[in-house]
Amino acid sequence: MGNSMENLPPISNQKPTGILQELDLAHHVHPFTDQKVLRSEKPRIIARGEGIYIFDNDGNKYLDGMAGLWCVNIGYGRSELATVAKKQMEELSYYNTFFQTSHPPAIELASKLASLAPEGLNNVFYSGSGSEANETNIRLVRHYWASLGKPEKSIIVSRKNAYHGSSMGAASLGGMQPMHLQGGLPIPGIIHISQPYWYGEGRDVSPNEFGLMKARELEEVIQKHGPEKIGAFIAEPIQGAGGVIIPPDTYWPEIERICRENDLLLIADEVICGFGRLGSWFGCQKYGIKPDIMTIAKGLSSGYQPIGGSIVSTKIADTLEQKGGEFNHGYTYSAHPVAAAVSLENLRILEEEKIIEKVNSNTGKHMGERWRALGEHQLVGEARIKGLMGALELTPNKLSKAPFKNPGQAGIITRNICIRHGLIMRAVEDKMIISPPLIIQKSEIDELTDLVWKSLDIAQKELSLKGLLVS
Ligand code: PXG
Repeated sequence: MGNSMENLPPISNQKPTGILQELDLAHHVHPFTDQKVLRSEKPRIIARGEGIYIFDNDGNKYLDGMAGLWCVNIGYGRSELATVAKKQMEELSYYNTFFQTSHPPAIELASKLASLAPEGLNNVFYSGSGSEANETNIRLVRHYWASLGKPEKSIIVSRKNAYHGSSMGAASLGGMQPMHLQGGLPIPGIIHISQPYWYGEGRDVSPNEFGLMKARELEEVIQKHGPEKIGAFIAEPIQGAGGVIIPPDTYWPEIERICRENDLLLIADEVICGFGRLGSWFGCQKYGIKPDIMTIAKGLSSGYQPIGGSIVSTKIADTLEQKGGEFNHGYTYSAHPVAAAVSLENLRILEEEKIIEKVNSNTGKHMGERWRALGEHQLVGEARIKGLMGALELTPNKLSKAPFKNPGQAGIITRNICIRHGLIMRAVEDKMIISPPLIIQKSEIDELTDLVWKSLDIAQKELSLKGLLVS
């Protein structure tokens, strides 16, 4: 390859922002975006990242409070990953793992993941994303029960407001109404129960009582349809895209009990909670539960390469092996060697730099204190956080914690103010969400939370002026 690349100009900043925006609007269809609104408001062009900061094409700096899309766990610009990617591309740029073939990065990563995952979860099926991994899970659960002579045990129970991806099966598992309304979803055989969202749906009982009530909806579904019809339950340890819905402590142990008593496979979708977000390798470890399958993606490579997968229990893997026959499923990029090698390097950094331990014992605690202090703000009804994943519930009435008369506007206004002040934060209706890179330092946490308080002050004035501070 030689050194010719080294003399090239940076990929960014080759064109003025206005030209890039025009080209983008002319040729690029964006995910989860109203293209008409985009045309009037213009896309932000992000050109560079370093640590916890990103820079737009004009050099403006933003603290990335979302770690990209909940994924850049080790932060931006780690050249070690680029070095590994280059080396792997030169050595073996692509090969598949179909037809009795494997390659070193796929093998090394699978065995590393088995060592990090909770005991009993030892076998990895690779995909290119979280959505693909959940597609695999639907097919795998049904194939598993069919292999055991129980093909009718095919229903998968999920939750309203869950997010499991955008493909047909994954969006069906998800509980996002607007997604279901487009294209005739969900697919058959998926049932949604309520989410354990105490602030929004359960404040008339104690959180622990509410957690039990919501878990027992799973039991009711099983009783209604019969355990012989239900194959699995899937959930995120903490719902991310749904608005950082942290379940009451009683919820997960009760869910696990119900799954075990009724012979359901328990799937923890660890796409966001996995790889350190909660201060443990996997979210299920924080809740003391043992899933049969874990969905992984995002933090697996810290977003440096697209990769995902399903880590399955020895019980499932052994059963499929003993029963024999092919699992007729796989992706061209299952175990892509470059993505796998980069993921291994990412895991090495997470481990050697003790990034997850620091989240657990140090920065996560500091963030917890600073975040909960934001709960004092007049515009905030609740400030909740676990590890480095938090939400603020905005309310026009701090006393009653009533929702806004026009839901969603306060969130968008506050988010836009944050961005204008150099902080990327996400609004889920009127919940303000953060999920920063795990390498964030205490002083940067102070910077982040100071920016949030300042933005809330400005938002409160703007909402009041516009007459939107009403329930
Ligand atoms: N499971 C969970 C829990 C996720 O959060 C997926 C699966 C799907 O992963 P892929 O790699 O196919 O995107 C996700 C993805 C948001 C947002 O707005 C969240 C995700 C994706 C895009 C936007 O919060 N999560």
